[in-house]
Amino acid sequence: MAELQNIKKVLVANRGEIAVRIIRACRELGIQTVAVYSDVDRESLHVRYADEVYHIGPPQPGESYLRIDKLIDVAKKSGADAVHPGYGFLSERAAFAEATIDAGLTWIGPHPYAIRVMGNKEEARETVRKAGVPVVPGTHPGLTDEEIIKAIHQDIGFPVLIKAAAGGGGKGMRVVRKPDELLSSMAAAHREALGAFGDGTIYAEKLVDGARHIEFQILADMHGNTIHLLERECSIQRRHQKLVEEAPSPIMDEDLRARMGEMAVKAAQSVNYVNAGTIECLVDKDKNFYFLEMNTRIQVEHPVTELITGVDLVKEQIRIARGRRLSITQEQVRINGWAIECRINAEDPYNSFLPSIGTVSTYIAPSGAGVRVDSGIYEGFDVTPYYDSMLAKLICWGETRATAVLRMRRALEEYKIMGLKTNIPFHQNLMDSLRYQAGNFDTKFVEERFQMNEDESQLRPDVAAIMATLVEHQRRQQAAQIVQRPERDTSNWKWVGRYERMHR
Ligand code: MV4
Repeated sequence: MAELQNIKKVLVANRGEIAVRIIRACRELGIQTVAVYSDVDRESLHVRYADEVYHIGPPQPGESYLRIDKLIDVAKKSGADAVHPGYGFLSERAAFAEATIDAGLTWIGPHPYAIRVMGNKEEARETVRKAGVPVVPGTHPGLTDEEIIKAIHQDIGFPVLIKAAAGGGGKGMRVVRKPDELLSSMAAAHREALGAFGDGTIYAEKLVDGARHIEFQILADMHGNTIHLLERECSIQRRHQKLVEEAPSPIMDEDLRARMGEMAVKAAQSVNYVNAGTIECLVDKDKNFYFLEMNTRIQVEHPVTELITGVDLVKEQIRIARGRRLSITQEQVRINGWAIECRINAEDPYNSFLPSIGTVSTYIAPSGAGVRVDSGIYEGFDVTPYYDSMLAKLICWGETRATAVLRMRRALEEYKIMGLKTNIPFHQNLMDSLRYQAGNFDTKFVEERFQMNEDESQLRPDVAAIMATLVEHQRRQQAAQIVQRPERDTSNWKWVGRYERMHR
């Protein structure tokens, strides 16, 4: 069906740690790489690691990393035969995917159609709903304001969440708790959406309170194979910025995983999805789950999935774009241990997470068993205010969740970044919090129930000892969770009490 595409040279249309990540995958596959850089990225790591580099303009993304014309130009000039967009920037712009394909190049990502449908949150919701995927009760697309109001009063009820169709990531959302606030909130949401996205379309959903954010990693090839690579727990966030992700989720059980995994595959198939993608869900206290949106790109937090499944997601993306089959089947997907990722940001956690800039005067990265650092910086690197404040990702693997937390504490302690403020103290406080250790948190945890300890000498020295006692218990618990479910019979009763040792 699909013709095999020759990929010998990839244009990496991004910067920072994800550009480095993509270059590394290409290097291991024997593929040449082309990096692009703005004025302030001349000495960035992705520029040092690439085979060829091209300057694309001033630091402002609108004049460099977001310029489709310049990027396609570089691709042609360099003789690249494929484009990898990374995350952020142009990664979810259907027009960039189209321009790439029109230039005769291979797009390492989903078809522009899938990007477009999933990019409109209202259309995405309707498309997956028709495929039998559970969505939060809400309005149908194409309603007038009057019809939306009527639907809220008659069918949805309060509290509702007004969302922007063109939004995503929480932009343009408004909670409405009382009927008398509805009109003004809708008007405000409409204005905000129009200003931010150039599209004022809004819709309404029932507010799901105190939920967790759990997402499923999807891979699909051009031969009709669509699989999921388990879930990631992403509830530790602040103002819609994720701070810590882990895989698997502490609340997952085998039955919920099977049902959500099946749902995620269905959602991807509803747009004939090909390549890597993520299905974002809300999971409430009763473990009801709802599709929220699909991210049609590789995500920041992809390494936690890589560490527990052993699948290199970026290599898999390239393999798929080449027209080859997925390297694994659903049945071959296994969980091995637990992985946690801390996003290391140039932000001051003691001062409302205010962005920090400056030259990295000392840089000592953690290493050792079970530690992975995906970084875009080095000693002497200048952190400028032009881009995202994420400098690096610290990802720790452990046989059990407790082992991973203990390893993360150790690695955070080893991590020395000087010359600017980072959120490392936040992560240290979080890893030492009993709520985090117990896996007992939702998306409101950081903003509403988490307190930074102002005195770093107060970091709990007893935590390691307490947590270490959890390790053996969790080992059994986790092993019990990953016993293969019997075909068809979805009840778990006959497996209760049986342990299957997965690791050693
Ligand atoms: C919701 C919700 C509650 N109820 N929808 C935030 C970003 C966008 N992906 C959708 N979001 C939410 N949609 C309903 N009907 C709560 C959120 C939400 C959230 C979701 C995921 C991760 C963090 C979040 C933080 C606040 C709100």
